[in-house]
Amino acid sequence: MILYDYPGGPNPRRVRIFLAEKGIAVPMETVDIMTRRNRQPDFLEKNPTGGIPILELDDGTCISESVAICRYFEELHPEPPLFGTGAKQRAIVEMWLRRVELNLMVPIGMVWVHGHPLTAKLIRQIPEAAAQNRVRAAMGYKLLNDQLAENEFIAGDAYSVVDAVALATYDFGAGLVGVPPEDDLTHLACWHAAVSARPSATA
Ligand SMILES: N[C@@H](CCC(=O)N[C@@H](CS)C(=O)NCC(=O)O)C(=O)O
Repeated sequence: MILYDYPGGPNPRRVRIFLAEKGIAVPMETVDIMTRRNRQPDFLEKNPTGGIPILELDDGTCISESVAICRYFEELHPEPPLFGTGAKQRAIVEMWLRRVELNLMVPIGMVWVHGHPLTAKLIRQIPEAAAQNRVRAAMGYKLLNDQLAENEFIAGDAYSVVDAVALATYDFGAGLVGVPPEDDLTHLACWHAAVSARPSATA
């Protein structure tokens, strides 16, 4: 098995944080997305949508989508459970995964592609799309802040895959993309400090 990784990207980082929380070591190979290595025919065969990470199994099966890769490892190594236990908690984890993806990662990604000089060569940027998605990202951060007012972690009392996904998203947004949360989102700030202090955050 091999995990195709890119150290600077938020989606591969989700998987690395998840694996670190599980204590699982997986052989990794860096694929340089800046040189478009991931868009060469051999990689498009592994993942037609072109994104990294990709997990290639020994039988040649390729699993892409960061959360799908995490789910695969959850099945193989159920402890500690990071996708929730029991019908209710599993559904809550899934709900927050979707909320983080749709309300935070998507708008941050749109600001990245429509508003950042590093992506200007890749598409025809629409500055209004970047501006509109800054507002959506601010709403996404607020959604998490409100949830964290009552909960230690995003999906409740226990650390879950949602925290790994949200941490990678937050750091990408607040860092490279330049879309940090508002200073008054104090619950989000406390959560960020706590999850960043976990050893997995350095993965
Ligand atoms: N939804 C996918 C997104 C994968 C993705 O877009 N990865 C980025 C790196 S963070 C990438 O490979 N970008 C370069 C490209 O798409 O060419 C996932 O969760 O894995």
